[in-house]
Amino acid sequence: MKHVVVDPVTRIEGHLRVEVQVDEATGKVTDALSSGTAWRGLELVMKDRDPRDAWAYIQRICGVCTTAHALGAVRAVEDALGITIPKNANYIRNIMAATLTVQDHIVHFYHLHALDWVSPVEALAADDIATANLQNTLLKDYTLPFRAPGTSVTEAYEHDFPAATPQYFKQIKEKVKAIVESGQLGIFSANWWDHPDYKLLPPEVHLLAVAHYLEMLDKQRELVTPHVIFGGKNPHPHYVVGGMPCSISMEDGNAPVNTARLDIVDRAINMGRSLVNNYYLPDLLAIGSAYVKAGRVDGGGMAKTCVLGYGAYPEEPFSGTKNGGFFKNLLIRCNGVVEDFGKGLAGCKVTEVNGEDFANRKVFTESVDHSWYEYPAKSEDALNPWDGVTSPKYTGPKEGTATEWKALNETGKYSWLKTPKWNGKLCEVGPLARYIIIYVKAKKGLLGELTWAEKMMMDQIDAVSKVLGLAPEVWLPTMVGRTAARALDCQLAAEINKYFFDKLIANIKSGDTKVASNEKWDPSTWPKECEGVGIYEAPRGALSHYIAIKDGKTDNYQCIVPTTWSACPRDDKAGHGAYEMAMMDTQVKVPDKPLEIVKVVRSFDPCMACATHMFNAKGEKINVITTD
Ligand code: NFE
Repeated sequence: MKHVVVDPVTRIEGHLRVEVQVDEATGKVTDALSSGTAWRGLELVMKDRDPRDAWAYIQRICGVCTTAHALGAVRAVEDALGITIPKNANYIRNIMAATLTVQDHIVHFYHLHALDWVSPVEALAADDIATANLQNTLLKDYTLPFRAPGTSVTEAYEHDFPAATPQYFKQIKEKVKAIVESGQLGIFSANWWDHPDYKLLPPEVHLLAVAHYLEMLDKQRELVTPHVIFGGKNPHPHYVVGGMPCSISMEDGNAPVNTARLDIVDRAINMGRSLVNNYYLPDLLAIGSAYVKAGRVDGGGMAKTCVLGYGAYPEEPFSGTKNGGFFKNLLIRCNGVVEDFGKGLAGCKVTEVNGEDFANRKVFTESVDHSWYEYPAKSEDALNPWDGVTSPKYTGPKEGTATEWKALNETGKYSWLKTPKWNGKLCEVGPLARYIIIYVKAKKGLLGELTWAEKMMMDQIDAVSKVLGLAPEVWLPTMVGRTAARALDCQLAAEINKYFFDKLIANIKSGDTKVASNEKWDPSTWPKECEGVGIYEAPRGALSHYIAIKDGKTDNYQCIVPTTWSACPRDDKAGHGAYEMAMMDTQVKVPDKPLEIVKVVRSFDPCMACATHMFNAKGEKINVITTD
């Protein structure tokens, strides 16, 4: 048995350490541990703040899923105070969310995950003509032609990106060759390029994906311009409780939102659609089918036992969970939990998640059995976030003690993440969870008539099943399935972006330019005490922000973020977390180069939500936490 530690796991946001026990004879991972090694602590910064300012502070949790936590915060406050936002604000928030999803998934696939699958070193052996032919064949064979209702196919595919010619690929290859031969691989350094996994793909697929890796470095900036138009900037665009802060006037050339600026938004949205259709989907399917052909249907883990979603894209302007508001008219009804998907459609069970589940303090809880926190002496072993306590108590290895850092104590506390639970169970969240939930709900006839977006999800699953030659029940709950579901989610979000943009334009044209409501803005109109929850299907999955307001101030603030669900440490009653389960569903060929482990962990798109927020401008050490 070999004990393998990866610390830090790189190419992710934040600080993550994983440890596995590998059976050297079989390559099987027999035990796994996932540890968040930095404290977020932003909950404590929220104490006593004006709830109307919460979005501005709490959004600083993360610059990757920027906008996610601001949306969670405004929805939580609006839920607590019973505020309904104007239609335009709801459309704009949905555009902000879809824009984030498109950009975030593209950046993850190309810049954070691709090099687990493809190698610049292998790319050097590619033939330029064969690579150009491959891109054109992939486009023909692997195009999944979906689009938002009422829009044209051309619009979703046309672009002014470089043509896939042999000259283009020759140029790219020369660029990559110069980097490799310099011996200073820069962005391509410190990878296990001689790992046998890279031999699963032909050199042309390596060159194709590496070329697109470089292209996307440039494109990602333009994709987020809708955030700049509607929210003033990116990262961390502005929001306001009651709506959005961007006034609309089509005629006024200086208005934050006018005809010219909406044109820029439209261009960015269409660019997202064509990037995902022309590059992301074909590249992903070329890689995924090679892996499936090689029999790599591992890494599913908890996707086979328990996945959770909250539901996405409210069509109507309800922020709140009370009286079912948020759940009344969702474009994607992935609010639910699917258990035992690994047993197939007949063997799995689906449970709805709705407003009552948030009101019932026993359904969603967090425990700290293995986390560096303490709960008050008499409290239950798991607390609902409204009663949540953030009281750090570090008992891990001391700084600089190499022996202690060799292995974290898995029977004791080993992570800065808490362990969130749904009805006492741990769940995986994210694009894969959303696709499994919609697939199961639709197949079991629980959705009635599908919305256009749900229908698109079912068609996407069908199309990928044909390309991979496997049933959805087989390919979805795997590492390839997790990475493929994110690509499908990206294509879906790109179309949803267009859908809400068209709705926004139609509504403005009808004469409605209202973007914010000042209903209940004045704290003297608020109840003495109230509570709210803001929910959002963030790129990485189900996100909830809980706020308790007392005397006009924030009395308690707790967030359960997607990465906490998936990366959490184990729970004494409920077992291992989703990262741990996925690692234990993985084979390792070379224990000293555990590429399969970092690849399966990165298939979740980890964001350790998000690192430490304590630093001083001179970079000096502020505090050292040690055990006494
Ligand atoms: Ni910092 Fe996030 C997303 C949120 S955390 S990236 O998506 O919310 O998993």
